[in-house]
Amino acid sequence: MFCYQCSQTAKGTGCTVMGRCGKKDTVARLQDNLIFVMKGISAYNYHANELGRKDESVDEFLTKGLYSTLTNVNFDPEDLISLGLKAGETNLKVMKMLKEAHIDNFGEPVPVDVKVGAQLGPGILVTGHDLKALEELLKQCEGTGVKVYTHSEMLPAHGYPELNKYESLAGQLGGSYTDQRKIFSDYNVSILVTTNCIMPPKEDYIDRLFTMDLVKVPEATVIKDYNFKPLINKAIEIGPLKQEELTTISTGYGLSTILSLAPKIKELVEEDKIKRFFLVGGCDTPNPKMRYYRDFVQNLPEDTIILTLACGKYRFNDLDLGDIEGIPRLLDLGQCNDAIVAIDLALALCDLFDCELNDLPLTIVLSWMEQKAAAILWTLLYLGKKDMLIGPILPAWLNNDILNVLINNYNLSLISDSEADIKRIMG
Ligand code: SF4
Ligand code: SF3
Repeated sequence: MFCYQCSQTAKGTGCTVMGRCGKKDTVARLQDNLIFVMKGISAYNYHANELGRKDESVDEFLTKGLYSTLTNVNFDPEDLISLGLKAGETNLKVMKMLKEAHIDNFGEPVPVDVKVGAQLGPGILVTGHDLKALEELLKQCEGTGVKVYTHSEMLPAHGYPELNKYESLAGQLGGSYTDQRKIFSDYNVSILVTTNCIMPPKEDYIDRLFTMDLVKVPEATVIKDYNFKPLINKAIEIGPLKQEELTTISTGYGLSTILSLAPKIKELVEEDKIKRFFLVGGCDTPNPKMRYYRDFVQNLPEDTIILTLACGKYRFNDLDLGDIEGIPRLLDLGQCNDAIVAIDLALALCDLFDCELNDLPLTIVLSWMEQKAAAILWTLLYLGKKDMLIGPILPAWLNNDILNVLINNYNLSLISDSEADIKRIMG
């Protein structure tokens, strides 16, 4: 444990074995867990608020959850697990609220093939999760000749009809946030970072790097009040990119699209032509162990369907996995917050097959890096989802006591060897 939040802290530097206040290791770690999950909820809540959506119960929970971590308030590990689950429930509400706001503003996503690579003309590269910012930028780019490219978690924007309609939305450059220092250097365009994940910028692009809202790095220009003129002018000043050979990548599988395939999916499951669904997604991280996700997806049997979301998908979304009688085997549901689409879909499949969540032939493999993924994990635990795998490493704030609860109640496990995991899951 590590806690230095009050004046009693050991040796004036930090309680690391046990709190002077009486707080024990497991309680300290569960409080940290709660804080991390609340950070994730806050990110989604913030974006929903930006689109005019608010839910008082969410704000109440965040206040209560934070208060529970104050010195000398809550020493009860069981209650802190309950608060973790309540946080998962709250995150479910927040993701739902954000998804509704996205659909109301931009339409429900439909599958699209997005052009990958540079096209002739000046360009802007937009990364992060903020679709409202992208919409405002696209509006302001119309008629300027500037092409707007998405990066990382902005790729799913192409699936939203009210964003896709803008001619200036040209395509995609690069993959997950982890390649940004290379991609931002390689492509001479102006760059807009709307949310996490920004990495410490390299000097060679700092003068064409713009951030907005809460995202800040020293020396980058901050966009205010959605006035993207400086960003657009910079793109024009830099001049055109050269045309590259283009490839395509698909995204935009909204709930309605997939549910329209439900009768066919049911038939294929009953005929044993689809044996299992996998939700493989979450954050990317530079950890070499992330290689697992590509191996895992590549090695899955051909009678499986893979749903994916968030920036971890770039580990495998270039693979051509084909289809099962017209149903694509790899379906990109969107950003990390689109975990709500996966959840709604799973619940719809439960109705379709008249079974409980844990009886569905569905395995969740969650890659995690930042705290929104922690929030999604606790949402899935709140829903009672068992047998999930997470990786590339276990959260460092777990200890054996907490891990035992997660293993005993939810059979949560760490990813190991992809082939061994597949063999175990497929039976
Ligand atoms: Fe130490 Fe407890 Fe104060 Fe934290 S709250 S610094 S554990 S005495
Ligand atoms: Fe990615 Fe940062 Fe988390 Fe939205 S952009 S999933 S890591």
